[in-house]
Amino acid sequence: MRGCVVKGRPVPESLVGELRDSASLLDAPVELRRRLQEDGYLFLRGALDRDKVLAARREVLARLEAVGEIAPGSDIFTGRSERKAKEPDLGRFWRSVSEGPRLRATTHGAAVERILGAVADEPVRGMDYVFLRVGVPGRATGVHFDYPFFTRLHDRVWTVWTPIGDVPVSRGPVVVVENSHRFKDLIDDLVGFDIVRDTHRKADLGMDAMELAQARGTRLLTADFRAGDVVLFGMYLAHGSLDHHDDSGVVRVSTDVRWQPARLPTDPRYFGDNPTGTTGAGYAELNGAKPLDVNWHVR
Ligand SMILES: O=C(O)CCC(=O)C(=O)O
Ligand SMILES: [Fe+2]
Repeated sequence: MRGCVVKGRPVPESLVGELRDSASLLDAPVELRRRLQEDGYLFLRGALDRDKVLAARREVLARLEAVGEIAPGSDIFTGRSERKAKEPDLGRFWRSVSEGPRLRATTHGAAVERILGAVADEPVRGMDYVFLRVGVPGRATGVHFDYPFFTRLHDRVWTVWTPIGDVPVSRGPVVVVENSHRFKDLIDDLVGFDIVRDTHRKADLGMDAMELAQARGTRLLTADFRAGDVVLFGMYLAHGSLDHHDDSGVVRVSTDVRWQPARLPTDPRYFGDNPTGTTGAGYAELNGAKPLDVNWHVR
């Protein structure tokens, strides 16, 4: 795949491949679960209603337009922001964007619930706390496992990453490290790791996604995502994002939300009417809560 960039460096074609599309297994739960075990992730092309996802995108962009970050009627970043002046409580603003009804209809709708029910093989519940990410050049996610954030009570947790709109590789979608769910040394090292309690340790793996893939003789996997696609994985798969390096100014919007069996205990940081988030600062702690101009042009 051409056009993938990590930390400012183009990823050589030999180091990057396409996520395997498992959408054909959506009606075959046993095989779907076997595929997840095997690949460490499920990429489900077109599993959601594209129009509903695009409605969610417009809902988010309208809120950003109101604070001067998106040019009127477009999905293009203006390069500036009035968010701080107009919305002095940034966490509250971000919470209200993250709780938009169209966005929730996508992230917590029946289609996603059905998929996760098949994955868990039992009734499931999605976390109320949503990670909504708006990507512009200069904003990317380093390679990590989700384990230290979401497994305080149990590890039967899956992350669902949903592009809210089309996200070609040039706009920095999620990337997974192929076969990293079998990196026994790194996984053994995760057990018991809690990002809040283990203050001396960071989620960061000490190298970027490309360096990790190279060091392990494997590849990065991603896709030119389209509205309607979904990727999910467990707590033991290394992933991050590519760089947004497309100067069209079109923003990359995505959500990541965790799901778990409904019968298992729920971490109050992520469930409930007003979840506190990982550290306790609520929606204010998310990158998304920062005005969009902060990192613009930083590469
Ligand atoms: O979208 C991103 O930039 C990162 C996504 C991620 O880390 C996740 O879905 O857990
Ligand atoms: Fe993650």
